[in-house]
Amino acid sequence: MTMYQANRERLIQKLSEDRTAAIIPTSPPRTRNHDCEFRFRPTSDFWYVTGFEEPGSVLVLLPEGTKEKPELRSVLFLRDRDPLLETWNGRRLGIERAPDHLQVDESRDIEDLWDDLPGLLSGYEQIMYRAGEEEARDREVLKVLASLRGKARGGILAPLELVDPSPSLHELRLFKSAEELDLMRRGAAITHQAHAGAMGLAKPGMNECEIDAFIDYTFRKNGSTGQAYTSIIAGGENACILHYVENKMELKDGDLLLIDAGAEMDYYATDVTRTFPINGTFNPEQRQIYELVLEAEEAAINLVKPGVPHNLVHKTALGVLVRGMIRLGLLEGTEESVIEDESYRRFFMHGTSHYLGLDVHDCGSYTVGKESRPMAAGMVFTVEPGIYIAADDETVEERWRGIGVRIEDDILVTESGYENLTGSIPKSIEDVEAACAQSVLENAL
Ligand SMILES: [Mn+2]
Repeated sequence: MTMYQANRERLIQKLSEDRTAAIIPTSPPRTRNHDCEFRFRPTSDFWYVTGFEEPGSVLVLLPEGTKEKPELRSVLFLRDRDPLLETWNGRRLGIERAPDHLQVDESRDIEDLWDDLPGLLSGYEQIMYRAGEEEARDREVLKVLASLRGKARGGILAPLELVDPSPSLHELRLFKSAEELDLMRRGAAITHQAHAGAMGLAKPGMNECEIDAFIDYTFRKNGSTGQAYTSIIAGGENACILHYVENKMELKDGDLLLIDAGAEMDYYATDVTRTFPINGTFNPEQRQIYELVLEAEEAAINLVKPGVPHNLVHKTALGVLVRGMIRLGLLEGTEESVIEDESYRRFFMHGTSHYLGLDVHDCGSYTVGKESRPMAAGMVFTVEPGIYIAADDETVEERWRGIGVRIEDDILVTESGYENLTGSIPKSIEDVEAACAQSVLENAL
């Protein structure tokens, strides 16, 4: 059984309890400009239950059988083969080969989707469908519901409501299986090569875009599906722009380089940040900020184990950062007063952790009622504190200005504690400076 089939089996358990059918579409191709499209990337929900990469497909899941012995009927709607279009736009699996290749019960032409759906969905009380992502598709789904209601007068049960995938499918996605973790570990190994290699490659006078290209090259050469998100290659004060993705400025002697980049392995994300000196050696101010961020990151990682509320990651990292910034003279007051008045937000303005999986900011609820959700084995999340001192911040001594540091790892919660999936990527001052001194040829190419 493939992991995608196993994922479908787990979903059926949840769906059959409520007599819920599911419509799970993948996204349409997106236009980049004029008549050029972005390289296609399947929607995560769809990929999770199919492992199918073609655009223009919709999976319909129909629980049948009884509660005690649930059975799932899976119907995949997809584009049929077309020699002319395949010559222009690429190969298609086609209707005939789909059941064998994807272990679905049935395959049908995507052209028939909206005509066939009312028949397939009649008799179900709820339809799992994520509304609000594609307006045209939402309208078609509502038309199907309306037509079923029309028939309900004839004694056929019509679905009462649309339900969101978050309590069912997204809760499954939150807990990673052994196969998924294997993919995430492989993504982490490739990401290690890219970050360590970049430390050796970067030199004053190079351009951020060269590092960007090297990272992407390393990801794809090693079998990754590419970047899990647009890489951030931020030299010097660019690191203080949290989502800096222009990646086209010169790397300067004496500056740090912050790289936030992760390989995607079979569409599973890695999300890693490292910050290192472009000339290979931290100056005293950079070193002090770096060591503080590292202390915060490690303190937050060390508390990870089942049962601990997830928001303790942020609280712990924040406490370390605030105490350190007061000690360095960047902030005034006590730990309590600085956290109370939020004056730390000038230097640390983002959260410390998010779930990670098929989406870089993965699905799954962070709360239970009003409380932070307890960690549980199988969850993967990032830990990523940072300090960013704007180049024009005149409230601090000049020597601190323009320093931006973030350190980010991917943490798996295990039965007994945690596993840092990306912890071997150089991180201590000594390891980072050693990686900077190493030739990129030894490291990655
Ligand atoms: Mn992140």
